[in-house]
Amino acid sequence: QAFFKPIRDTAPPSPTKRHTKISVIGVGNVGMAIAQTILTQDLTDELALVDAKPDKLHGEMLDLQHAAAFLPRTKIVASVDYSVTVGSDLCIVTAGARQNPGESRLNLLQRNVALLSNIIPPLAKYSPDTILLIVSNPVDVLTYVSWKLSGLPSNRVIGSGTNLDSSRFRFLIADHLDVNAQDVQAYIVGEHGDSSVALWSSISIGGVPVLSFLKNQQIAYEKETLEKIHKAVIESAYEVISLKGYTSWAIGYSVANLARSLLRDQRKIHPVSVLAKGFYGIDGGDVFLSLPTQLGRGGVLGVTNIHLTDEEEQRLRMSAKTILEVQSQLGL
Ligand code: 6V0
Repeated sequence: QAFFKPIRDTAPPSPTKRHTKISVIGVGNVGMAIAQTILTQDLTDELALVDAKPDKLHGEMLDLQHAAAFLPRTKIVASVDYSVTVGSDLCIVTAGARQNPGESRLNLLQRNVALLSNIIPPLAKYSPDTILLIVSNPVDVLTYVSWKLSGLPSNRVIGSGTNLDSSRFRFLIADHLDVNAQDVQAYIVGEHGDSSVALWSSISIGGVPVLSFLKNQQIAYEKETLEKIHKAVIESAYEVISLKGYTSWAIGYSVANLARSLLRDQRKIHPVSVLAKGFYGIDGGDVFLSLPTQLGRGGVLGVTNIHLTDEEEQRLRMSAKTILEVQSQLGL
């Protein structure tokens, strides 16, 4: 017997909005921060979780399900078997191995590549129309590897890249000038890591280009101050990790923000890791790094043609070279 008595003479249900499904692979600190932000922001109808540790996975699923009375209605499923991800619109990969004491970064990378070779092919098999969003580090190289392993077109393989770095950058500039970070347009591009590039020449606040404004007002600004802010961005992940052991909240919000732009076809511009060959004079091989990219339901819609100074362009090419060097060591 049905719980509700049907209302008389109701019209058949109208074809409602399409069911959306997001899968999150890896339910560690980062995966769970992403999952909970996605749930609180009502970004999906179904959330599938996958991890290699069945007990931890089951526990995390139950813990989220128990919040149902306080959340928008979302079906939450979990399994160590990838069939649970079938029909996903977006698959977010946060699974990662941790660095062992004394282990080289290259060795860690090789272990993460091996891990992805068990994750990406089943994701692509169960959801051939999915957009893949890679978060695991080193994110640029692993996004390239995921693209290769998935066989998906490059417009549907994206790395979270410097979206988070740019948000840290906007926060620090806003803090420095005492304005709202949402009014600050500023991008960090290139590698999500030490060779990232701050695009000072294109920073604007409320539409006012910052450097030329300061120049016109004859307000002196030290290049060193700018470098210091960029350095603080690069060091901020290390700082948070040294204090609390991992980073989670900012990456959670940052990835949920990308999920919204992608699934809700927001056509917003985000600095994310995309196949960069051919843009801004980047050549020398297939390399993924962050560029200001327009995101929508189809994935990557285009790369914005921002004016870069010669120095910025030079640094961006160096960043590409750094990533390509690491890639070449993998022998893929
Ligand atoms: P964590 O808390 O150790 O979680 C990793 C999870 O992955 C664990 O639950 C593991 O059980 C799981 N896992 C391991 N192997 C597999 C596998 N083969 N299949 C399925 N699951 C598996 O790490 P944390 O959540 O802190 O970080 C995850 C990754 O995100 C790391 O690579 C970080 O470096 C990276 N980050 C990337 C950021 C970015 O801006 N791109 C930001 C923060 C962290």
